[in-house]
Amino acid sequence: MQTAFELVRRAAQRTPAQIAIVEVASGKSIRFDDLIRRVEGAAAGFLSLGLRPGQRVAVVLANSIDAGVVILALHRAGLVPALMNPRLKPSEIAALIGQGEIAAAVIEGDRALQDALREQFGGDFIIVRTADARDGDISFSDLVKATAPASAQNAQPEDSAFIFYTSGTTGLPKGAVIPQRAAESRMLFMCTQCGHTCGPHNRVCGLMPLYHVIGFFAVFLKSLALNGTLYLMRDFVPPNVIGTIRQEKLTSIFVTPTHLDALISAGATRADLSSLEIVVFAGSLMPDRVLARVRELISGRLVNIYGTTEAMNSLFMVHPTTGTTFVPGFYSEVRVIRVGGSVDDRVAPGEEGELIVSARSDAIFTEYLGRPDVTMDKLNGGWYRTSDAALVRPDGQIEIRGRVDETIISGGENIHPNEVEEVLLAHPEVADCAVIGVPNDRWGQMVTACVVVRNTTGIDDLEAYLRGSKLADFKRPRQYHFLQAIPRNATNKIMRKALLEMLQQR
Ligand code: 01A
Ligand code: AMP
Ligand code: MG
Repeated sequence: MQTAFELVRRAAQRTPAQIAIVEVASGKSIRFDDLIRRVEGAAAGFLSLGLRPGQRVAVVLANSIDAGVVILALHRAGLVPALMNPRLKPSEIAALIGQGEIAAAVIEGDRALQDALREQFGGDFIIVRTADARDGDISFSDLVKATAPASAQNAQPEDSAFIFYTSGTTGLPKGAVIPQRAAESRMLFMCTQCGHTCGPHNRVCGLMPLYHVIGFFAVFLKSLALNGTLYLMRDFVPPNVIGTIRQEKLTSIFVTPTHLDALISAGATRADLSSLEIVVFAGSLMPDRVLARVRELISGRLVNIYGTTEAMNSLFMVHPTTGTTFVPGFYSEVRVIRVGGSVDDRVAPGEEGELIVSARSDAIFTEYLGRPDVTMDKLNGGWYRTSDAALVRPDGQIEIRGRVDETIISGGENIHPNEVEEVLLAHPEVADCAVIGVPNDRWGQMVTACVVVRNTTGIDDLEAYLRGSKLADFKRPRQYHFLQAIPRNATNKIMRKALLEMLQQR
């Protein structure tokens, strides 16, 4: 077993002087040997704060060289980074920190977040800032100056290494605990299935956020472990991305269908993208119309990767002609079972069921942080239940057909309708509401609110209210429908399928 840090340390021994990461917006860069030095320094710095190995530390950072160093340094020190989306509102982040019994947080320059954490967790809660540190704040740039810890990393395969959040059931997002043994296979599938090879020829587009498993394992760790140079991007500005690919002759990119649709809309040409030897996409269903355009634009190897935070890659398709069909991955065994059935209750070919994936894989997560009930529900009998609807086709290929639960996937982010509905219902003028995902070429699914209002509330009012609410902006509905009543069944459950059909007929 190699840990994530070990993979990067060994790469640095092979190519110490090679540029490991370029921060595209600032132009800053860091060599492999300097990266390891900074990680060692920061690891010692984190331990000097009194943090003990095994403790969890929230990391709330957008993509940057510092973010990469922070994550690797915590991991090097035996601490467990819990990676959180900085797009979440302060109250959402505080809730995750409270739920996860987390000892410290590394944040950027967000005073509102710092204040919220101070208020909820008191003066002893350790907060490290990577930007705009003032008197009394712990500054990450000071921590890095510490001297390296003497003892080597002593990680055991089943030790917790990282926590990544994913939503799907009601309530707070769940923290999936990823063990030390998982790092290798979580990046190596990029070699076995997508065609990456080791060497400094790799010039990798680093668009995916480090706080999700694709961005961390399949982009950041893969690029470093294979001795590539990672062009790390903080914001997604399509013309800038196209320019960087062209100027730097980037050789590979891993994105969501949403990114690809936006690059197409921004006018990307075949010539702009001609250096890309490997183009991988994942995160949500690829709409056929977007795929057709992508196939015209890409001359390199095109791969659709299906995976989850919990199990990483499970299915893939090289040079796909539709967005929905796959074969099992190199590290995977899959089944389609009756929804709600046992793991042996397989459906016949052609019949829709739930996709489950074998837990006999180094890549599999160990548990949901503090949620043994949900862990038992989703991971039992040696299989992980994905909540994705699938069927086995006569030719053996697996077709993904959407979700068996109510999760909405917009731009590769999971959003549970209940979290949006709960906030909408708290508006005094909203008598009832239902939130659903409507298929959309840009977002995969577009968060759509059906609202029953008491008086004269309109979209502008609801928008302003939600912007000021505890709900992260990316979860906000992008479309509203004002209805007389929400269709509900005999047990008062929202009839989401019927609602979607109704909207699509309008
Ligand atoms: O009206 P405003 O100002 O609030 O609108 C703003 C944002 O709120 C809105 N926005 C979104 C989303 C979203 N996902 N859905 C709906 N609205 N994100 C942002 O867009 C307006 C512009 O804001 P921004 O911050 O400039 O947004 P962008 O930078 O353009 O962000 C869009 C992105 C698509 C780039 C962003 O959502 C993103 O980075 N998505 C990728 C998420 C990701 O990494 N997903 C992978 C999860 S891992 C699980 C998985 O699927 C998997 C698959 C395979 C795991 C393992 C394997 Cl092997
Ligand atoms: P998460 O729950 O955040 O781990 O995201 C994983 C979910 O994203 C899967 O269960 C699928 O619903 C969806 N997903 C990921 N990759 C693909 C893909 N290539 N095609 C269709 N859906 C995908
Ligand atoms: Mg943007």
